[in-house]
Amino acid sequence: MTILPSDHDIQTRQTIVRLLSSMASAKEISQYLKRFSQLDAARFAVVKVGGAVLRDDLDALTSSLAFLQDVGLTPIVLHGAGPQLDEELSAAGIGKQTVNGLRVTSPAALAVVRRVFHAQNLRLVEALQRGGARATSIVSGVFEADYLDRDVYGLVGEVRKVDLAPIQASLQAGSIPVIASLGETAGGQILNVNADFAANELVKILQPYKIVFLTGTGGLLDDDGKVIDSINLSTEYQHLMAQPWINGGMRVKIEQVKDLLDKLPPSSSVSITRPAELAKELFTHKGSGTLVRR
Ligand code: X2W
Repeated sequence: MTILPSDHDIQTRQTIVRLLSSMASAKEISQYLKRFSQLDAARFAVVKVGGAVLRDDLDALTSSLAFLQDVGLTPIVLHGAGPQLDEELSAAGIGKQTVNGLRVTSPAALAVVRRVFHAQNLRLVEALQRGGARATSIVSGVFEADYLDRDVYGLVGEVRKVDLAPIQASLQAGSIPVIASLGETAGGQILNVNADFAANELVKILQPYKIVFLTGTGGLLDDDGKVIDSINLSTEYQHLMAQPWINGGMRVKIEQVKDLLDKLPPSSSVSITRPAELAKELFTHKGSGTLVRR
């Protein structure tokens, strides 16, 4: 059965096209399109979607991803579910405890984590399908993990190995792989994996042309709450980390991006933006959100 995109989806995509043509010349857009089309499908883009984006910005996310498929590109999507987990765990009477930004996960918490990850994954896949896009739900079989430190974090995983087979199969079918950040030990124990960490492991293996983190804030914010255009870590890292206004979440994000870029070729960069500006980020010289370089 073919599910036709709704008028709303078509309108949103037309808005994206209008937005693009108002910000960049057709020549600029087609340059990028040509470059991306020449890449091996798995090398185009890894897009990490934070749970806050799934909660607050699903329509823009769906339209932006469906738009990419309309122009023949298939991004690899990996999502988190942080805010949804906070809510569902609290509803289940399980308190929140984090160490170094990671959720301490008991067996009771893991049952909720699994349920919520599955539900959020399906929610995104179904939204994409309703928007006329092909998408494949992948909730297992990608991340082989070990316990990060069982005494400290409980059932939290550190990725040891990435199996690309389910992702490749999805890409070959022209379907967007939508991956949840759950890991599994060699012995079959499911573990909770931080979605930024999982995205980083995917990126290290695939070395995609574009690495995009979609967040609720649309980029890294300065002390006035304004999105910072670009950060050059080689000259600005120390200075940035010494700023009192850099909050905990942002500190972790910058450290993780630095750790990732240190392991990639020097020309690599990471973009942090919002869903509605994904096409602008990909198809214009100016880009959108915050561009982080090494
Ligand atoms: C994360 C997984 C979800 C996540 C957690 O339990 O919150 C650990 O902390 P966001 O929305 O991308 O933050 N796992 C071990 O990372 O989601």
